[in-house]
Order: sequence, then C-alpha cells, then structure tokens
Amino acid sequence: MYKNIKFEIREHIGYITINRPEAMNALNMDVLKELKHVLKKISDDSEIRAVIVTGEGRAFVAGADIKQMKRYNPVRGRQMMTLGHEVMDTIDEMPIPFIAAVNGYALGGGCELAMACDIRIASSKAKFGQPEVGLGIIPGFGGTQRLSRLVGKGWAKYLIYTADVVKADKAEAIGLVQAVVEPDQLMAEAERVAGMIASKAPIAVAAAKTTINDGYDADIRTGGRLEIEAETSCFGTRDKGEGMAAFLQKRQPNWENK
Ligand code: DAK
Repeated sequence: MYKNIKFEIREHIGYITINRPEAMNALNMDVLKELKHVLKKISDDSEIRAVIVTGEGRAFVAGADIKQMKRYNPVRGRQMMTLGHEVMDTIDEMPIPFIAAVNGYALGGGCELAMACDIRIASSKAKFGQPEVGLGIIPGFGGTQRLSRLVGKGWAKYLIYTADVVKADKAEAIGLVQAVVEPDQLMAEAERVAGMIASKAPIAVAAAKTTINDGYDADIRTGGRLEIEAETSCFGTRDKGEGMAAFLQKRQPNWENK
C-alpha cells in the first residue's frame, strides 16, 4: 500500500520504517503524504499503545529531500513546510507515545522527526545535526523550536549556527537522546521501552503525554491545573479501579482502555 514507508502492528506496538534507503530516507512530498496517512490510521486504531519510528539502511532520515527542495519556489516551499509541520505536530500531539529508534543519520528534517517523537533511542552509529544553514535555509520542520526545548538554547544555537554533526554519545550527553545502544540492540531496546509503555494503562499514558506537552509551554500553575483536570478524568476510568485492585490483589492488571 505504501511505497516509501513500511508499517506493521505487533502486540499493541506500531512500527513505521522510512524506506527510501537509496536516498538516505530523505523526506520528499510522497514520504510526508504517506506519513500523514499512516498517522491517521494509527490515531483511528485503539489497539496501538506505542509507535516505533526507524529508518531502513544506513540512515534514520538524512533530512528533507534536497533534490526536491532545490526546485521549489517559496510557494511550493510553504506547501512542503505546512505538510511537514502537520506530520511533526501530529506525532507530538497524538496521545500515543512515539519512540524514535535512530539507526543512523538523523540530519535536518530527520533530526526534527526524531525530536517530534516522545523518546529517542540511538544506535552508537547514529549521528545528529541540523545542517540547514549550510544550504542557505534554516530548520523548517520545527527544529528551531523543539531543539532548544530539548537541549536548551545554548546547544540549540551551537548545533543550528555551526551545522555541526554530533555522534550519539554527544547527543546523549546534551539530552537529545535518552539512551545509546549497540546497533544490533537498537530495535530490541526500542521494543523494550515500547513494551513497558504498552503494559501500562493506555488512558493514563495518554493523559500523561498531553499534560506534559500542554503544560510545558504554559506557566507552572496553569500546568498544575491541567494536571488536576487530567487526573480527575483518570479517576473516572475503569482502568483506575482495575490498576489499584490489581496492585492490592498482587496480580497483573487487565486494561480495558475505558
Ligand atoms: N536529500 C536528497 N538526497 C539525499 C539527501 C537529502 N537530504 N541525503 C542524501 N541523499 C542522497 C545523496 O544525494 C545520494 O544520492 P545519489 O548521489 O546516489 O543519487 C544518496 O542519498 C547517498 O548519499 P551519499 O552518497 O551522500 O552518502 P554518504 O554516505 O557519502 O553521506 C550523508 C551520507 C547523510 C552524510 C550525506 O548524504 C548528507 O550529508 N546528506 C545531506 C544531509 C543534509 O544536509 N540534510 C539536511 C537537509 S535540509 C523546509 C522544510 C524542511 C526543511 C527546510 C525547509 N521548507 C519546506 C521550507 C528541512 C531541511 C533539511 O532537512
């Protein structure tokens, strides 16, 4: 069904693989359209509890497609940017957690895709960077905003102004990734984390994601009020009763997602 991505679901986990290895998985309009489509499918599927995003071959994603962008005037550029933002924002705002399993180059739009995800796990071979200023542009899929929120303004400015490409251990040291593992352990580690998330109450995980995200850009008292509202909703769920009963009865909970 898709030409530029692969998608499958196994045990409550969705797997998206960007699949243009001959072009280092660069994001062209077709990839972005397929990502938009698959995200809608995921949001309509109540069985999926976590999503892993990775890349086929040597790259995670080596950025927006430079061959395509070279031909674009500002009008086409805006169309591409709008679609790109839509994809990144949907990942960011969807209540299901997304894990980027960064297998190789995560440059430009690829670093931005990884940053739109909730958690980043990197292979020791992964490399991160925002090389856009070397092409006469700036990050266009949210990088100027998400990078500083993740690593602070100093590192964001360093990476964006210099276009320096950093290895996975450096990315971990500055807080851009949560873990670095050997390449052959990458998917197992991403699955371990996704599995931990999938084993928890889905409504509570979703409430945590939206409360962290919405509260992050608000002042702390507004964030606290958002937390009270989200927690109040959790108290009204069947899964809250089940989770607490399971603890007291020393058994595993059976989530109903209700
Ligand atoms: N776009 C298109 N093709 C790419 C590509 C990319 N981003 N990255 C690699 N490729 C292609 C190469 O051109 C090459 O194609 P052929 O020559 O075989 O036809 C093939 O993938 C293999 O790449 P290399 O031969 O270069 O492989 P190497 O191992 O030597 O190097 C590399 C791998 C990842 C270090 C290198 O390919 C590289 O530096 N790639 C470009 C990285 C980069 O500059 N990325 C940032 C792109 S800019 C906006 C929206 C979004 C954005 C901006 C504006 N609006 C719509 C306004 C975001 C911008 C970006 O992401």
